[in-house]
Amino acid sequence: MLDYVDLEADLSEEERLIRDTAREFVDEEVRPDIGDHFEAGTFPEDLIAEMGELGFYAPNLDHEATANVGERAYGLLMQELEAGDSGVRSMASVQGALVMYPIHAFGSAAQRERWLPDLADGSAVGCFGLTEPDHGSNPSAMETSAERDGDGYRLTGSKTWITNAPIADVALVWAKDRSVDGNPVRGFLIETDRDGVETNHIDGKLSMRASVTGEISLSDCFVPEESVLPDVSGMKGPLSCLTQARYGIAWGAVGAARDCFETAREYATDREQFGGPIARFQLQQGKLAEMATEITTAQLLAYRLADLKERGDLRPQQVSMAKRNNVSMCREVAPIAREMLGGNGITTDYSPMRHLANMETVYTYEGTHDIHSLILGEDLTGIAAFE
Ligand code: TGC
Ligand code: FAD
Repeated sequence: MLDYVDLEADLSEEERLIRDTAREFVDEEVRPDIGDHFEAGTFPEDLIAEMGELGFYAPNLDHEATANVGERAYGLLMQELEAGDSGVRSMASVQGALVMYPIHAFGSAAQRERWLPDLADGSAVGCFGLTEPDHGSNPSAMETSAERDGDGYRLTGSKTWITNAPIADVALVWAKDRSVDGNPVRGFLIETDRDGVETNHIDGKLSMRASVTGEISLSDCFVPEESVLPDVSGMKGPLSCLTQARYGIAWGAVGAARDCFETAREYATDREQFGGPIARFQLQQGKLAEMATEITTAQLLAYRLADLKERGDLRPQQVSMAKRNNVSMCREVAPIAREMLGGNGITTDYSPMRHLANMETVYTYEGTHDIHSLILGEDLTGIAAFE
């Protein structure tokens, strides 16, 4: 397995154990039929509880329902899951970083008790509703409204492109509180079987096919006061969650790229043309050298982020740099690996074309590549160029 600068040597026992557990899970439970799921456009839902039993949801949170591991171990987990498929890492990202993290960071004791154990073991599924049909890159312009009504709120609005919405038990929906001056954004934990909630499946995706994506429609849906996350108000709430998930993606993209590289290296060594393995041709070796170098440098960035995050020094802009760079790296590596596989490379028998297709989503969600360029641009110049 590609580890060109021997990062393995510095891993702790715990980090190796988590990495190996996730790698074995992917080899045994994901690889055998992920291509079929991708073709069928389904998520392997039997894996949801299994991932919970293995402690794959938010193991980096300090809570009795989670494993309390370090940030590097968490990153290695994301790396291995995405080596299987971005849809599997997305399942863990949404459940852990986008639903469990905000409940842990901003929720009440009762909300933590109600949801964290069930989300941690996979007996409940969560989703995160920020994006709206008319507000993707600019969620602060969201229209979803929460109006005060007695001892609760009534919510109206639409969220779209929501991972897991059609299979979720609880949706963390971000909406503007119309009862307070300035209409601050608040987080609402909404059981999906409440009156006024509908979720629809989005069909026709050509990317991230082994992942469930949907819409959430809220029509005058009543939620009690206890459903509001008490400890956060404003865009800082959803954006803090994005920082957690983007961190996982920065690691995950390295895993998907490594899987492309390993598949291409093995194929090139086995496949014979003109009387010998294609790996003997300089053109093919050049491609492998380029891929290995790009993967290794992206991996180093992910390792550095883990150290900064562990000691509490990680800034969101640094996460933006890593998400932007590492996903872009994988988006360049995947087609090179695909082309090295010749005709076989366009089938679901091999992973590169699936990773290549998935990267179009990963490049777009959690802040598009362009948006991360602007976040970095603002950080580097002090001038915001969003509008
Ligand atoms: P802005 O005025 O810059 O900031 C508002 C407040 O938030 C703070 N903040 C952050 N905190 C933590 N992490 C971050 N990344 C943060 N970015 C900003 C900021 O300090 C400020 O705090 P305070 O205390 O001063 O109030 O916010 P803005 O509304 O102008 O946002 C700007 C922009 C464009 C960068 C932001 O809207 C953005 O990132 N847009 C991209 C949208 C996006 O990423 N959507 C993702 C949807 S979820 C998803 O895709 C899930 S896919 C999951 C999967 O399947 O894996
Ligand atoms: P737009 O914002 O309309 O952008 C279109 C194009 O314009 C992009 O190229 C963009 O980079 C560019 N652009 C926009 N603004 C600027 C600017 N200021 N300067 C330069 N260029 C700009 N969202 C959730 O809330 N929860 C989820 O679970 C979730 N899961 C998803 C799963 C999938 C499979 C997909 C595809 C998306 C998911 N999303 C989710 C939504 C995702 O976060 C959005 O698609 C993303 O934020 C981009 O928004 P948009 O699609 O509306 O594109």
